[in-house]
Amino acid sequence: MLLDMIDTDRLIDRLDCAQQTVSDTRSLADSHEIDIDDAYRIQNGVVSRRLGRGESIIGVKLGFTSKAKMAQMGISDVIVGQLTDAMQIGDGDDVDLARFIHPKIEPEIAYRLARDVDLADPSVDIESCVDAVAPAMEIIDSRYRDFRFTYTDVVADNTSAAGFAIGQWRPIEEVNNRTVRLEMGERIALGSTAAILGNPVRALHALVDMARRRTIALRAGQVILAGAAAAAVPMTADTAMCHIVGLGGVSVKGTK
Ligand code: OOG
Ligand code: MG
Repeated sequence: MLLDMIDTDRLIDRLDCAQQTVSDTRSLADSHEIDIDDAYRIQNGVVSRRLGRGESIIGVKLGFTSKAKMAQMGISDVIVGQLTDAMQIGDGDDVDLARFIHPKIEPEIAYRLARDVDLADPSVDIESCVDAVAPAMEIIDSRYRDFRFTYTDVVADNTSAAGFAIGQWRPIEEVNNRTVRLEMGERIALGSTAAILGNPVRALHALVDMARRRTIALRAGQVILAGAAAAAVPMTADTAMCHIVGLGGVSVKGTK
């Protein structure tokens, strides 16, 4: 821990204000020395502000679980962030781009927890707690100028979490090696679910470890985003559509 309480609170305010006023901010690392524990404390503070405004946590997300994302953003450590109900967009719904600073969209795979995961049990089997899987998309909107950030910056900023949409849930099945296609207007991003840690199910195991270390509860009904299989693309006033072979699709429409 390198940051005192006063600076921690100031940085929570700064990121919270950037999100609420839809304006970017400088990298925290420009002015402060921050370690990863500080970064997760700031993240918890930012999420607490949202809960204080009536939002509730409905899931968690992993970041940098694919080489495509690691290469795009220059960070190679898996990170975890928290999803609130205010971030959810219905499948097929319009999403007003004015809500975001500089949104990008990326293809995701979503898992659903049917039971609480007992993190105190060292041999807990998260796979047995998951009952459904679905195609999904995430809107990321870094609060940092030009989407440039360090590892601790992006953790503090709740891993750029800003929005997500989930398609039709299906009973859990093996979903490795499925082609993933994201269309955003004219642009197409292609990947495979195998890009997620070699098999997206590994994201679930990575999550158990991260959730224990960061004391993040994993509860029945929550959604887990396993991390993008392909690089994110800028979101435009057009239809974004993600399709995963065998799982179907999900779409949202950017509006101005
Ligand atoms: C950080 C979020 C990374 C993923 O799926 O890898 C992420 C960012 O790229 O801004 O959500
Ligand atoms: Mg993501």
